[in-house]
Amino acid sequence: FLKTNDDLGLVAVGFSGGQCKAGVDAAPMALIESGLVDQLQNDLAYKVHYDNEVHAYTSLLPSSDPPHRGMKNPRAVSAVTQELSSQVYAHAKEGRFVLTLGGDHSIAIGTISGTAKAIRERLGRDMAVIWVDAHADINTPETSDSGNIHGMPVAFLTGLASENAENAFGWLKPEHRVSVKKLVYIGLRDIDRGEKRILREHGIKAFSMHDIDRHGIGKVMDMALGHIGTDTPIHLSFDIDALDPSFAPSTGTAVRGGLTLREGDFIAECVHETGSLVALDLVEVNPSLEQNGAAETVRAGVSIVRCALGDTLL
Ligand code: NNH
Ligand code: MN
Ligand code: MN
Ligand code: MN
Repeated sequence: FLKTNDDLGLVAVGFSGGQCKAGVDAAPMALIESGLVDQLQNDLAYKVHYDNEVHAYTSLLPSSDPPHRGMKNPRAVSAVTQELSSQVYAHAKEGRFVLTLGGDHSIAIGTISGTAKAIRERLGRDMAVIWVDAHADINTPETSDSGNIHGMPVAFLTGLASENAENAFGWLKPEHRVSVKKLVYIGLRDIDRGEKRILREHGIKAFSMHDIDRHGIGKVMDMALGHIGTDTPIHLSFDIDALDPSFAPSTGTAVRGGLTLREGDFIAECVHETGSLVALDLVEVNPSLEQNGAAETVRAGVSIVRCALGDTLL
């Protein structure tokens, strides 16, 4: 694989409004303080474009934000992801790889919509999404039990959920969306009843922990990338809770029986090797949970990012 462009746009998103636990907004600083940017520049030779700011988008947050269709903080999440979408778009439009550090997983509404639009304009191509997570995050407002929007981003990004009101994701237009046919899940093990129905009805490609146990991660990656096909731009959205809590305990909704550290890194390495990766999200690291596990979780996050960006073992 020949790197054609070593420019990398970095967006640090200190936002936690897609779920109810404080602290996930501190992740970008923790990841950066542990040396991530330095490593990208000096070990992996990227030219990093970073505004040196962890965005909290405080001026966009409404003073009153009552639930809408059961969604919690709908106006805040809509406004923040709309702004993030244009930030990511601006980097991707320049041909930069876009690395976004979250924040909770609701921010993927902003990141994926931004890259999907830029890739369409720049390459005339539809983008694929690889979603690595214990959860499917494909609830509609109606199927969600929690009302937390971090459990809904895939529904909004694929158009399975939509809304006309501009301030409740009505800003998402066809050019921002991705097809359910170009979506692949890896690592699933905690899926809500309504989500299972959605996955089945739309024939969405999903590799659960069961599939990884049966085939091994090597074969699963062959099948996942085979489904996407060669020469298709890929956006990788990596929820740290895909990893087993023994490796990444500091996250809001840890689920046992997850990926090992090496399986997580291997996924990122395989996606890098395609040469088609255009953007990466690393989300749901919450340094305020699990005092002793926070450093380990941050280190696991840094490792995933390094692997996705081309770090090799030898
Ligand atoms: N499925 C649940 C919900 O919709 C949990 C989602 N939590 C996550 N997703 N951490 O990655 O609320
Ligand atoms: Mn998630
Ligand atoms: Mn998750
Ligand atoms: Mn490489």
